[in-house]
Amino acid sequence: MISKTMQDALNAQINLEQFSAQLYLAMSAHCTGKSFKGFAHWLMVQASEETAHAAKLIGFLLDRGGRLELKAVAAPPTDFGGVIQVFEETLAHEKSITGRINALFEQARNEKDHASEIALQWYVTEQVEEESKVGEIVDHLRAVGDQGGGIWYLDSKMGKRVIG
Ligand code: OFO
Repeated sequence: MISKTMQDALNAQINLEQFSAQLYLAMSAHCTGKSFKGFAHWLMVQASEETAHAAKLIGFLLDRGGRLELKAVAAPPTDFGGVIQVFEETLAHEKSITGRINALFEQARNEKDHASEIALQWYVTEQVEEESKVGEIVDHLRAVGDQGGGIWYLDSKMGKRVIG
């Protein structure tokens, strides 16, 4: 049986993953509004990944006999500026999520909750990948700048992302 403190922490993380999905949906709509269909697509796929991250945590919580306590998901902003700012904000958000995952992992270790520690290992690895792929996009965007043909080339590349 999972501890109440770990149950609360996992419920909080589930809410954060849901917020991440909301944030990326809002960013996707923002990019669509600027006719950057490829960036919009990439962010829409990212939103669906975040929903899957929440679902995976819910499955784990329930398997441990924990209680799911869904809370209201905070509203994301509606305006994000240029595409570079969108992805800089995405990177900053992922870094903050990494911090939360690391704290959760630490909590599981302190509680000697081996099952949670092992489950959270997947998220630790996932965050390395998230930061790396978004960091690369930010680098490319900074290299080509917000204007000119380069950004449209990147947009077409981003449109090729598939789920998974
Ligand atoms: Fe769930 O990895 Fe992003 O936030």
